[in-house]
Amino acid sequence: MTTNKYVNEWIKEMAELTCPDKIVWIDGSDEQREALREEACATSEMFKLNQDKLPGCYLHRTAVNDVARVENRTFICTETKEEAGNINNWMAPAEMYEKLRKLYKGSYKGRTMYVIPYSMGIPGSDFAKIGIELTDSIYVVLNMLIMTRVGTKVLAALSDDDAGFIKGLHARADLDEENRYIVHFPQDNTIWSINSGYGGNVLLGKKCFALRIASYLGRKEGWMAEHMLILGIEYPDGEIKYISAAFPSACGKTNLAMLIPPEIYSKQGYKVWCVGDDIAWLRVGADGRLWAVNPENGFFGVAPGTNDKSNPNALKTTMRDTIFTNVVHNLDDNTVWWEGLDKNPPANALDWKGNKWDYTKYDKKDKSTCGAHPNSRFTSMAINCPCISSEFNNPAGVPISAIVFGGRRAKTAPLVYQSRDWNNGVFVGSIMASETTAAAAGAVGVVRRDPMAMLPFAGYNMGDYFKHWIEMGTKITNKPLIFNVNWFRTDDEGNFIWPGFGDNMRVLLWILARCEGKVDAVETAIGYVPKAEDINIEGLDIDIDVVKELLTVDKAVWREEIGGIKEFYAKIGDTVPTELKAELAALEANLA
Ligand code: GTP
Ligand code: SPV
Ligand code: MN
Repeated sequence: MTTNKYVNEWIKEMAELTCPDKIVWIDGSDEQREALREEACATSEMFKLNQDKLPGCYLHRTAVNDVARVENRTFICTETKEEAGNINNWMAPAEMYEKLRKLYKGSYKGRTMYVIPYSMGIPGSDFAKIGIELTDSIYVVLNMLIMTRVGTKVLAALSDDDAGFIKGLHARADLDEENRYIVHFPQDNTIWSINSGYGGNVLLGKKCFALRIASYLGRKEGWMAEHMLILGIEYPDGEIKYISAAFPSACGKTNLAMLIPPEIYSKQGYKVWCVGDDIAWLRVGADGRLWAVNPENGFFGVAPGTNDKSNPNALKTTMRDTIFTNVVHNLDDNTVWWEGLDKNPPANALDWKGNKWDYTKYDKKDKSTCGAHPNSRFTSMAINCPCISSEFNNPAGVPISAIVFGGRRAKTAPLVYQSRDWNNGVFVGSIMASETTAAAAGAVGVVRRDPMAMLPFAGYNMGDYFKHWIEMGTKITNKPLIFNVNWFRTDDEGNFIWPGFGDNMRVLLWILARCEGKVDAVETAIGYVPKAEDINIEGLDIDIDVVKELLTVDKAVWREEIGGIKEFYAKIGDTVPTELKAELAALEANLA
């Protein structure tokens, strides 16, 4: 398929290790995809859904012990431990290679090695980077065909003397949790993933390449890879402003990226366009602004909670050419269902494990009664999204006016605040904390530090990553302003106070008005918050006092944060930039 000898030698070496029965190149053609779909259905790896209601759609169930990313089994194997830092799991590359070689040895016996040449970003563009994933899973192939740009056009963009492609090796092996490893060798452009068949662990173009390896490369080459959505807000006069936003996993990126403006705005002609929902690659343009592309080609979105009110655009996107993973299978009409889709759970159905599901036993408080897994997902093509941006395929990307950080905080963080300047904004990102979600294995609802939503995704030392942010600020002459939002403040009964979803547009418009210098703000100990009357609540059933409450900065609560921040910085160690230590000292003084 290619005359690039580096590719061919590497594949030969990996085939000698894994011993596949045969090797199949993925060319990106419809015929090949169709044949693979049929093969997967023949072995029950996938189920073909009702093609009248859901054309091109399939269902897949993972192993029950394999439903989310595994952060404690994810490693960054740089030559020295210092390069990976204290936050990442680390092992010396030679030791890790040796350990994993034993697991990969013969693991493809009786199976096929699929070779997936793919591009993150538009093949051949300045932003794009090429990867090749080797896998023994048709599910992975079919997902990669949606999530990335795959096939002969990618190989055409790889010149014969280019050894810089990212080498990914995935094996399902026995799906043994004890021997599950998601391992990155940034200095070798290599990713090895074994004993999982789940999303972020195995679609190696996504978290492994486009975040962990790419963040490492970005630091070396002077750009950034971030866990960010990108959206455009179109004003009634046709002008479009772009925002990128980093929220931790399952904290609302997909929802914000596709939001439908409240009626008060849509009737004036405001529109929102989605450029990306999970990952942004950002570079400084010739004009000194920060430009962003979405390197992905599809969405691997959270299913539960997606409905025609919360995210109608996502729902429409999933109506064709979609792979559903770990959702409920409605046997009456061969469609799918998940908690929060509608109020009509199917009576004749299988749960995400494939067992008969009795919806009458469903208890909101007991996740084990759910029909769909809380981290069940849809894999859909970006171009099927009704609000996909016309710039989605623009190789130059879009210019970013504002960067927004955010997370799930029941109390501390106000609805929105603006940082004082770039370095203060980097500080705001660095102290992000959020309640954990089902997107990763482990406890849910526990507050943890998740700087820039990159805790599980930074491919090198977190302190050096902060430093890179600070250095990028010196190169961007026309800087985006940096904000923090929190849609998740709760009342004493634990209910969300802010309506969220489409109504988040109200906050985004304040943010953009700040970028334009068109609206005032109130200075607090942590930064600038809006005047309550500047958040438009027309058409909402909350009053201005609720907005005031959402915007309060409780100094006592924030003083308690300081301890946690210091502890986290201490854990990162002496790579934390002096600029951020100074910001922390200033915050502490402001709160005194
Ligand atoms: P990853 O794909 O894991 O990176 O997640 P994501 O950040 O794209 O999360 P997503 O948009 O899929 O949201 C996850 C969950 O948050 C869903 O259950 C949503 O219903 C919920 N959610 C999203 N936006 C809001 C909001 O504005 N308010 C509230 N209360 N919930 C929200
Ligand atoms: C996340 O967990 O942030 C995701 C899903 O976007 S996964 O691709 O599984 O990592
Ligand atoms: Mn994500």
